[in-house]
Amino acid sequence: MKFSFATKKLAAGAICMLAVPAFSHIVLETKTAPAGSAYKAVFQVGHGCQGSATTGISVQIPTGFQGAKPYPKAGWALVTKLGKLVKPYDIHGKQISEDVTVVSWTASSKDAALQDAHFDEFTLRGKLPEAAGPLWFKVLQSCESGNLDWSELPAAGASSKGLEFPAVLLEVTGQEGAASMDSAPVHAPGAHQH
Ligand SMILES: [Cu+2]
Repeated sequence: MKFSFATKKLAAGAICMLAVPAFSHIVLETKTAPAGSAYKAVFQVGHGCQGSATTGISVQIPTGFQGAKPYPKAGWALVTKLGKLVKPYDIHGKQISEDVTVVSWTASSKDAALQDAHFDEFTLRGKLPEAAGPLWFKVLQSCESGNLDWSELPAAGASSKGLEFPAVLLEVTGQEGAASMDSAPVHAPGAHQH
């Protein structure tokens, strides 16, 4: 069965190469990172809502992602929302019981909106949890007309392939950090429905 294994790997690689930004959903530039590390999350927005320009990106910070700090963007108003933590954590001996739970960028003017034909990135950083596993960021993309709610999660252990509006996946790896592209959401051009 060596042959079929190699074929599968090759096919997966080809799909990954096809998943260029112009055809992508909202995805992270870096899709895997080691547990417990400082991580720079670059959310890449490849298209608007059915052709309508993007006017807002709102990211829900997943549990375990500590101290989210967004990068300001010229022309976009930045708002962070704090929430009480279910599990407080310590930083430099100080207990943190409240943390950033939502980060939103909103275009300050019509000119600042991200046209469907253009591409842009929204960035924040923070510290990853100590446990390996998938970390899902739910993202609400607002547009001049309508919005897209990137919040679908696959069943435990299943891939997000086939979901129409998958949440944004970061694969947090163990210390050995073997990255797998098989689990990354891919989005073939032919499958594009929105
Ligand atoms: Cu898409």
